[in-house]
Amino acid sequence: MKRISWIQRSLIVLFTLLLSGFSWASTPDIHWIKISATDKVQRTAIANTGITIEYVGEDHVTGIAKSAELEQLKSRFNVEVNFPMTVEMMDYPSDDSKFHNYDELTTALTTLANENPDIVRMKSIGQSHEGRDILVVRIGEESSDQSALPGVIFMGGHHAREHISVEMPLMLAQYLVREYRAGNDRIVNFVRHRDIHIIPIVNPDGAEHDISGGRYKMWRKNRKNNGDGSFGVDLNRNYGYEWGTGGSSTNKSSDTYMGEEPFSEPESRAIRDYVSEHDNITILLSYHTFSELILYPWGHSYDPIGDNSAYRVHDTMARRMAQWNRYTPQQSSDLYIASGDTTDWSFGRHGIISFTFELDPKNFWQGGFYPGEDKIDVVFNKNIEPALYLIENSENPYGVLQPTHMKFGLQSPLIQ
Ligand code: 0X9
Ligand code: ZN
Repeated sequence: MKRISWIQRSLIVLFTLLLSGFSWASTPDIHWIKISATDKVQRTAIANTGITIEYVGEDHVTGIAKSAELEQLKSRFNVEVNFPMTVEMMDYPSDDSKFHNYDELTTALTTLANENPDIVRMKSIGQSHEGRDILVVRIGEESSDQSALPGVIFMGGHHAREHISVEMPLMLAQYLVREYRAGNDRIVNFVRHRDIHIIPIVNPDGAEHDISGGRYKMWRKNRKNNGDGSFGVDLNRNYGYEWGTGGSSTNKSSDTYMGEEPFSEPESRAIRDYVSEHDNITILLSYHTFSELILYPWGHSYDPIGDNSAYRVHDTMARRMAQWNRYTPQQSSDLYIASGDTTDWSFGRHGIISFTFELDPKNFWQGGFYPGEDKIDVVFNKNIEPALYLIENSENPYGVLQPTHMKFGLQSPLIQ
């Protein structure tokens, strides 16, 4: 990647703003918009139009809308069309990029598995619409019966443009192997006594589309040909728990198109089948970007999870992890209602303690979906301890409710 500094990046954003009144022609048909909204009900009404909300502020949200959606939005809400998106400042991928395109990711995972056959196994759990393998690496000592051990699963890359969400799980896998080899007691223990599944990219077609052609496309969905000239289903609206009950769209052109039916997509089906086959999995984390949030079910309903203990486990773990990454912990629907996401399904169907992380940055001004490769290490360093915490507690997630456990947790020297 040709590297640009923060100053250059800011200047380009500023330049774009200054030009926004004059030069829309060369930009993709998407706009950053700001809409007044002071509570989750108003935000849900906005989400129900089928646009994506990317940032939630106290009295407004910012999001992305296509030109065709603007008129309808303006007739219903107080909309400020801030500026058309231009992302020409980015030129990932290229050979020196720290970000991994699909081939580079495949090579990195294959290398990890080939060089560490005693603790890493890689396989395809299914294929995308365009025939790309969706790869999992499973980490654990070969001698142990992994399926009998406490299982935890990490995944990233549901949304095409959220590239750091792919780097984080890849780096997690590499970190675990590296530290195991270095004899780090804690990690050796995990590799010995846990069954760790890592799926860095759920939506490879979308990600490849986003980075093709020399500039980012701000693509979100997969690449299903919808047959009407539009492409893509929002994989995080396609899971089959309370599917289609709010915050997703039946409009095929919408960025939050839910698909023809629950699990209509090979990518979400691959996750469904893989998770369902591994009933030792007790904790799931799905990485997304951006906003710096730790989210937990429900997303389809304002109600908290009915099982109060399960609610308290999510709440306790989310607040604990927030002490490390400084993200905001909250129930997903506190943002806005959205149905058909991964974590509502994994908890609702399987009782798996489930989180969505919206990784760095905090907002568009810090780079939004494309914060630059310098952010990769920052994100990893902030989020490695939460990941290890989940691996550790996959043995007994409900143990975090024990007073002794909480006391120990709060006194942990690991809090920065
Ligand atoms: O809307 C999403 O799918 C996630 N945000 S993103 O910007 N990465 O697209 C958040 C999902 C959280 N779930 C609900 N709000 N229900
Ligand atoms: Zn996302």
